[in-house]
Amino acid sequence: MKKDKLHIHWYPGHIAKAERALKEKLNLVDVVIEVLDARLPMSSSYNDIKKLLGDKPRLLLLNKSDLVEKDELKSWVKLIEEQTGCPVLAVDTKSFKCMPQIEKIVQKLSEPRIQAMMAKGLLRRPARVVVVGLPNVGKSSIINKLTRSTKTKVGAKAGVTRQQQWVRINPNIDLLDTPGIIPMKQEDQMKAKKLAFVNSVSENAYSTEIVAKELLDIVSVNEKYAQAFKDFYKVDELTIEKIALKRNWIKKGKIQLEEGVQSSFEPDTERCAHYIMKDFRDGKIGKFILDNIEDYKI
Ligand SMILES: Nc1nc2c(ncn2[C@@H]2O[C@H](COP(=O)(O)OP(=O)(O)O)[C@@H](O)[C@H]2O)c(=O)[nH]1
Ligand SMILES: [Mg+2]
Repeated sequence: MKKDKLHIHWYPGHIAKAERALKEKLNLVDVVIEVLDARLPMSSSYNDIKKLLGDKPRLLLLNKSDLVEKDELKSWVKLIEEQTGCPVLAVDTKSFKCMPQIEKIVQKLSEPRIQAMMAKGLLRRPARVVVVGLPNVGKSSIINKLTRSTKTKVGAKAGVTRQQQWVRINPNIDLLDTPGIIPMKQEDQMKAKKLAFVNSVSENAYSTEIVAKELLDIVSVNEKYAQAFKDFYKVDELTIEKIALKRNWIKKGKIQLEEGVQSSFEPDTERCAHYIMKDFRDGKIGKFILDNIEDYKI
């Protein structure tokens, strides 16, 4: 595989299969909870979701909000609410205080569909919900939180052939216990890069050095963000080489000269790149939103 540039490998067959699995889950529910990464409020959303959902109601959760500035995120919540017409909540699964709000919103969103069913003479039943999102945005963590207080498996529904398990999270809501995984498509290189920053793209698909360099390039555009990186690594210029030298991560090599072999010392950029990505993903460097809100204002 080519590793000299960001090159996300994807296989049309796998994508088609993943989309079928996702559609199957979507068909079963009244309401969809789409999980986004708060560090990428727009880039971690799914372009095709409207097409997949039709008019099915959706609640958006900007998860990992502990990794971004609260006030900065507020502007995004407002913008996304305006642009999608969907309710949006900033959440994090470390302190999960939003459970009552989520339950209230899901119930409100599902009510028209339940009412329509009852108008046809069917009995009231709990709203059916699925959690969907790109890899690593926190779908499983959210399902765990939502189902923590109950272990009531309600079992497969009649007519559902696959072994989809439902969990009754309160008397009015049944949640599918496995998430719908949104397949990553290589539709937009910038978006793909950003998703690599937050680990939503398989690490085999790219070179960590290239991605770390792209991350430094992107934060360099924002003065405040750049300063946070410089302060953290105690450098005055944001390059992998400078950071590696500062940390004393040196790679020993050998150069063949006419006079003989001579030792060479170079910054170990590969090792350094891995640390930068880990520090960033763990939230150690600071709080960053890597989409630019100005790009999305109409
Ligand atoms: N900082 C932070 N990390 C989170 C949060 N939610 C999930 N994670 C971490 O993100 C990673 C992916 O979470 P997971 O639930 O497996 O994501 P999934 O792939 O969408 O199911 C794990 O390492 C989680 O611990 C959050 O709110 N804040
Ligand atoms: Mg998961």
